[in-house]
Amino acid sequence: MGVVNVTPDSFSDGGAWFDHEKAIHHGLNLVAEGADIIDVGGESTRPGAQRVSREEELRRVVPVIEALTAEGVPVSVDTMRAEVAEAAIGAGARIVNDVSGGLADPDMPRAVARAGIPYVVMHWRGHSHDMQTRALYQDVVREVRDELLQRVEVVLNEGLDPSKVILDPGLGFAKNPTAGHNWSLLAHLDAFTSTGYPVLVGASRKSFLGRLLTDADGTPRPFGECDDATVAITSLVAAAGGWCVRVHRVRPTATPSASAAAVRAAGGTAAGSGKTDRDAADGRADSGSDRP
Ligand code: PMM
Repeated sequence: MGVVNVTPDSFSDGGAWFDHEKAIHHGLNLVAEGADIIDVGGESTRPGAQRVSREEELRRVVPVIEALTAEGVPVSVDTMRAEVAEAAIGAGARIVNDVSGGLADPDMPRAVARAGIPYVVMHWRGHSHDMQTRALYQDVVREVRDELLQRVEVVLNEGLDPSKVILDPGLGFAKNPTAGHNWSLLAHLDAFTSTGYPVLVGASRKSFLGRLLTDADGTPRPFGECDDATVAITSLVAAAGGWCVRVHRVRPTATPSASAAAVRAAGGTAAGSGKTDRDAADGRADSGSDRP
């Protein structure tokens, strides 16, 4: 999954793709580099970020989704708002990626159930302006898993088919980078894959990677210089049976992740190795032959 943030202020690529034409061009480039899905978002979720209005979010994402869809690109919409998800689906989005797992907008679970399309349920404890104050856990893996499954319950109760659910442990969201929460979740991905739901992981350019890679005086490495760490993490996720990795740079990630997944498949333990509804949605069911 390649990321196109149509925002002026995202942590990882703030402003680079804020212009619609640039965003569309970038999405097409990521597909050419091997992305199966393009994730289009119009609201930054960087720690401390304030929310944008619904109107502004719609203005940012809908034209980009329409243009990418017209080119045959499988698109997911990264939004916490049901109305934006519905407009994005109308514009052609095939997956809803909700970093709040339906907590930010109580109408979201019903909206995705009505649409009947794959839904990424990410672990989240609150909006960006204060999410890091909520990063308190006794057992981060168990609590994140349990809280995620509670959110899945809500969306299933609204009528979404279980085959459409995708789990995401939400690296960086209400996770304390100095307490090791992100690393623990990565080390125990089996707690999530063992649920039977496909697992998506977004480690790309997150600050916990920069904090690992400090320079001699302890300054974290800038996010743009963490892509090699992202490649390592995404390969481990693929080897651990992750279904999808969300990344800002596709070219360096695609081959290592596919190779790691092939090793896992050869061991006979590939999670989700059969075709799923999510594969059909992202174009994998026909090997991406309809992509540019
Ligand atoms: N991270 C960001 C935004 N959307 N969606 C999912 N499913 N998982 C993530 O980890 C995730 C996400 C924040 O990253 P960015 O703003 O740097 O792209």
